[in-house]
Amino acid sequence: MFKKILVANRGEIALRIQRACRELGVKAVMVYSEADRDAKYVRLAEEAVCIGPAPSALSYLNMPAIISAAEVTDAEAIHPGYGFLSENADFAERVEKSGFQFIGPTPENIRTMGDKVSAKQAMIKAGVPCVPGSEGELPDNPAEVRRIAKSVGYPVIIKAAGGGGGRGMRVVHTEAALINAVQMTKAEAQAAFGNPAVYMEKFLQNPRHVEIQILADKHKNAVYLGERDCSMQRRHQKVIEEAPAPGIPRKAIEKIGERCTAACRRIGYRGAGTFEFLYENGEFYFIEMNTRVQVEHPVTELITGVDIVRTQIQVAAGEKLPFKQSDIQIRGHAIECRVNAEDPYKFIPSPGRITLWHAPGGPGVRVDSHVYHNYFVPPNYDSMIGKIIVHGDTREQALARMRTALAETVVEGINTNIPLHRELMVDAKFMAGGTNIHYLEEWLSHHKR
Ligand code: MV4
Repeated sequence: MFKKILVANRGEIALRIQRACRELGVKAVMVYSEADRDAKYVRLAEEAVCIGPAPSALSYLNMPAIISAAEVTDAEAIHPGYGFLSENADFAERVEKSGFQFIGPTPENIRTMGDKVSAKQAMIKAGVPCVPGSEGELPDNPAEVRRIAKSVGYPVIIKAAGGGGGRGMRVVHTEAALINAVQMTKAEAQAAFGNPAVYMEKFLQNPRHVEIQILADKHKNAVYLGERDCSMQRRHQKVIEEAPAPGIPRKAIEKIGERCTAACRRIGYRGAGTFEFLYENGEFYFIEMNTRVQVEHPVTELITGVDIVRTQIQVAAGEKLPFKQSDIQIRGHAIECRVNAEDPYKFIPSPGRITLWHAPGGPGVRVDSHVYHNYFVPPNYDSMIGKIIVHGDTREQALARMRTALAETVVEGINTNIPLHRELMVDAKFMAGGTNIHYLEEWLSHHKR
């Protein structure tokens, strides 16, 4: 095991990784920007290094500053968390070339999955079901593009190879609109990602977003930890996640989970990873793979009892996965509410000083947050200030525990989206389970405040 790890992130995930290190008896070096001097994990740290001013580009995205911090503190490995440099293959490569272990997959695996065309090709080869569409990048010849769209069937969606997470996509309903849409998407992709390559898929109208969590070691062992339903989202930002996904038969999850672990073994994947699927009419369609720990990993930790962050560190150190697939049992139901510093209905960010912070507690309640009484939420970063996660024997019990937890939570001094969560937890359609990716935006359009 490593003696010392550098945590190259901020906020609740920095604290989460620090906690895993402490439990493993590994020293954690925390890095922080000038805006994060007062962060809880900096105060708790044995060692902390300022890596630059508040803007992310000058601190949390500053590769030389982060690698230098690892050098001066004698860290052996770097955990990138999520966001920032976590899925940057060049960073992973520079970390390893500088003699540190990157806590995550190989640069090659990150690169393959970062290019959505090569990711999809790898999945097709590995037997993971994908959305029907173009075989790889769309050709330049308009007649060819029209032929592909006709065989896929309208509506189709044009996606940038360099995109992902909802960036660089365009839905096309008719042949008349096709070629112009492809040209526009290519131009935007070139400007945004420096890569004009686009591909085409059948556009699924009412899917759910269901993802499979996997963990793999350097010895070709891979295990899936069930699924998460992340359909409750607004503008590609997840708001509520839960596990298991309501109404999906366990057998169907086992089948797709086995495809995912087979794919991991085939490509020599290591670390934590998430296969994102659209789920419609009882079928799974792969869309993207995330090569990092995700915000919503706690719901999986609660239903499986597996510590995902701890295991990420163990497998990065070369250890074998400490469990086999048959050891993984799904127990109960977990729900996560992301707590954002924002207006709950207008979504305007609301940074500033938290003058009162009362976190909930009680049976089956977990709070992952770096904030505290009198903490100042800096305006420079994502508005998420923490997560409330609950576990119960059934989905109904988890919902009841979340209602109780949200009722106990008090945050003053800034606005948060907790009032929105309180309403959603008593919404009849959400309570019934299985709402699709459009549900929250439709709900919001009828619930103007
Ligand atoms: C799609 C789709 C429908 N059909 N692909 C958006 C984020 C990116 N990961 C993929 N996305 C979508 N791809 C096909 N073929 C609908 C979406 C989509 C979506 C997906 C997951 C969660 C929320 C979403 C919101 C809007 C659109």
